[in-house]
Amino acid sequence: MHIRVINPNTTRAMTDLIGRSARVVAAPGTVVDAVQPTMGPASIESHYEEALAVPGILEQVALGEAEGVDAYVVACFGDPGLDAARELAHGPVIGIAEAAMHAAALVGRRFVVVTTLGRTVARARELADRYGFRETCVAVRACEVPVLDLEDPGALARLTDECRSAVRVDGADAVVLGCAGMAELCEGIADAVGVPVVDGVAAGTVLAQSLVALGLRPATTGEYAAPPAKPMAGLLTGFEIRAGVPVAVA
Ligand code: 5HY
Repeated sequence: MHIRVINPNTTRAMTDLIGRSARVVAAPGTVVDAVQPTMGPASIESHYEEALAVPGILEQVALGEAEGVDAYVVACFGDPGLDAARELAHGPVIGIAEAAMHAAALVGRRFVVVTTLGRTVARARELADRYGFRETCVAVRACEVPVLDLEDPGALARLTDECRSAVRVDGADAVVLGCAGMAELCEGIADAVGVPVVDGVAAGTVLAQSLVALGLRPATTGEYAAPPAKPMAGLLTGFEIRAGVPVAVA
């Protein structure tokens, strides 16, 4: 089985971290490759950056389709481009927010998402509501550490403190880490706060692997049917669809 984990931002160190975390939980015989777009923002912390990350994500999915990739993980907590990617991919496409929230809801009754900057809190709340966790996700918190500063001295302490508050103040019995860049901090934080802490990169990888093992893939009719053929202008001409595939990789 071949799983492609896509870091939607263009920071190589984060792509490498994401790949390491996914490989920890990959089953024997599962090949995991971690990729990033050839274009796009260094990190994603705003709607603008999230929108600009989507073409690069779709490019990596289209390339994966040509290489026979069995499933994809979109490793950014905003789950950018998830529905569009499902229109292109023959195999499952899992967002780390969706995967982490489902995992948290299977081990707790009241989970809290702890994300990076306060401006991304509403997006996490919106995803929790869309995914059916309006009641189970009792709060979304921000540690106010930028995505690319998560390995700085003091960042782990700030994140851990916010996770502790989720338990002590919000009554969380599970915590979801709201950034792919937190993946390698998960185990230490779980030891510190005493409740299950979920990393979406690992959860997404296991879920993608499980869906392939179940023979499940995106529906090819209705909303996830292949996009229609249609002219594309300007910088996006390579994304023009012919026979369900962007021409740039056809
Ligand atoms: C992520 N941004 O997982 C999100 C986290 C966030 O570049 N990778 C990013 O703050 O939304």
